[in-house]
Amino acid sequence: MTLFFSGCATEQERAEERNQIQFLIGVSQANLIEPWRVVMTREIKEEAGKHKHLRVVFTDAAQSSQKQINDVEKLLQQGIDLLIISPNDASVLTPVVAKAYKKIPVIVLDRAVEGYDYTLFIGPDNHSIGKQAGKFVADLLGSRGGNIIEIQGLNGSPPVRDRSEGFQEVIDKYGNIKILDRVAADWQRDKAEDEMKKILKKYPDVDIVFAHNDPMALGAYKATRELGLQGVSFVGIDGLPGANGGLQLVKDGILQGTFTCPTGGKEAVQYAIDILNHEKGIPKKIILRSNKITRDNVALYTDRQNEPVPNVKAKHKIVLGFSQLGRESQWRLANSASIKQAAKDEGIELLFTEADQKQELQIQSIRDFIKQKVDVIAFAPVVEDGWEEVLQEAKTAGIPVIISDRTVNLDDSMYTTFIGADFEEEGRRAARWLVQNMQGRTNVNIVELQGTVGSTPAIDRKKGFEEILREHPQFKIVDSETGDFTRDEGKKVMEDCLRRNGTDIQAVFAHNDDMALGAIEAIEESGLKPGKDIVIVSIDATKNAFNAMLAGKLNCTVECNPLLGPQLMKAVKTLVAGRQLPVRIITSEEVFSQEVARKELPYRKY
Ligand code: GYE
Repeated sequence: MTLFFSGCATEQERAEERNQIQFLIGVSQANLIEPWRVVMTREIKEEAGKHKHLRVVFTDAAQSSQKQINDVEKLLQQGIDLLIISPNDASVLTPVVAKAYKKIPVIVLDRAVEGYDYTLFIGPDNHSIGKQAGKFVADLLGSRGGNIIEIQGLNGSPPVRDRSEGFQEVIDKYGNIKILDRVAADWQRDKAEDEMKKILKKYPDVDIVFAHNDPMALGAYKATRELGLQGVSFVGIDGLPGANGGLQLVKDGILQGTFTCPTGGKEAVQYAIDILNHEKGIPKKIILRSNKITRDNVALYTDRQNEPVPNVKAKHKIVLGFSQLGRESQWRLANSASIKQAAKDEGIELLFTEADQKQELQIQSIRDFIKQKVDVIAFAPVVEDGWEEVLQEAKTAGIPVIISDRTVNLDDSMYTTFIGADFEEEGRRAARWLVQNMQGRTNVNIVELQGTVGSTPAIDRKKGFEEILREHPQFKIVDSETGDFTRDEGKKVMEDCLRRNGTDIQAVFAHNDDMALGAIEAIEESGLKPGKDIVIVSIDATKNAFNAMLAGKLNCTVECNPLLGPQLMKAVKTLVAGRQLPVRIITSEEVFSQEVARKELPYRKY
């Protein structure tokens, strides 16, 4: 049953009702005037309705951030077990979300708050939606090019910023396409109609209108109709079902196309139950996939939406082909063990290959899996580039591909989902720890031990680390070389750096623990004290790193979770059952320093 927080029930009635239920979830909604949010709320209700002992209480902030803060406070007083919040204004709501997160699990829907003080974020990739829309508009205009009017949602809101940036990024590549102007219409159809009428007087020669949601695209359409303008095309976002929903507008030829933007309501309830039941492998972020809808696929897409969620039990034993990139580190060995164990636990037949960090061997493995007609292919790409051809072969063979751990430099239409970490954030965390713990030093020379050249963790950890360092000029990377994620190479590189820089090194940033442990050996052999003369921060959080912290030789390690097996098998089963996966599933991680090493070590699983 769902309750709107009306405040009329007596304390005693609430207590009685509370005893009958297992979980009480509070849902704080930003407003209920945007059609998209009405659908989100309905989805949450429908999904919650499937669970007898689950109660959901809703609040509506009516577009007021202050009211939403009060709503959250009230829900906490009411003793909710979990909060689902779709923030009106992400930065304004960040403090109260962090406060709630200290007490109960919190799921943030749609607009991410600042930082990581929440259990799980579920939402779309607005930048990617903007890029997809840009590509579609460019294709529609073709070689002749043309003029665009962009209708934005609420000024300054993160979805607007990200969609516009993604769109602009693509349009900038076309010299003959021009964005004549942008207007804000707060997600509202009528406001878009009014704004469009004004702007058409200024720019009657517009070819395409790109609106940040379907209702505004419809408003713009109405304006052109009223002014008797022909030949203008309209592109929207949301792709909601129902009358005046984006799907119908595409069917009626009012929109040339739209991009679905799933609300995440259903997933939020499903994950809320997993979290409240203390299920393992709860991710930190779920990024939902957006699909392009045009006249060509709207009927098929609508039918799929109306079909009951398939849950076909695979008639045969599911066969998963997994190409592992190598066995270069403790992390990698733990990752392989997690995948093998989870396949066994889930009764999935696993064809597992290792490629000694050689891309050509991985490509060969994937080709073999295609020949063997496995149900699903998954692989950890040793480097980001060079996968287009073989992934196209898998696509042509109709075999879905899951990217595990590291990413590929391709459009996300080339694979079904990515499961792994936010490597940029790991790099930021390593730098933040170093800056916080070496405060007051006037000059900190850092040696960076990079991971495999061209691999996502090496590229993104470096990017995140340098992003933070830019704010602290006294911290400088004076030497940086790849140690290929291995202990031996880490030692060799550190020896070279000590030779080149002598003792004028105050810190080491190693992209993984194995290289850090190699560096510790080199530093000791040079007569210096690792962890004291030279501060060392690394990434992975393996048991070996904890032991090095207990020995005082390593100062901090940023977690990167290798235990991706359970999530991978869950994704494989979802795929084989015919259901769509989020485009990205990002793992949840922490930072560990010497102070907590002794307490945490007994709980480390790898
Ligand atoms: O940090 C390192 C391994 O891809 C996240 O690869 C993984 C990295 C991990 O060699 O230890």
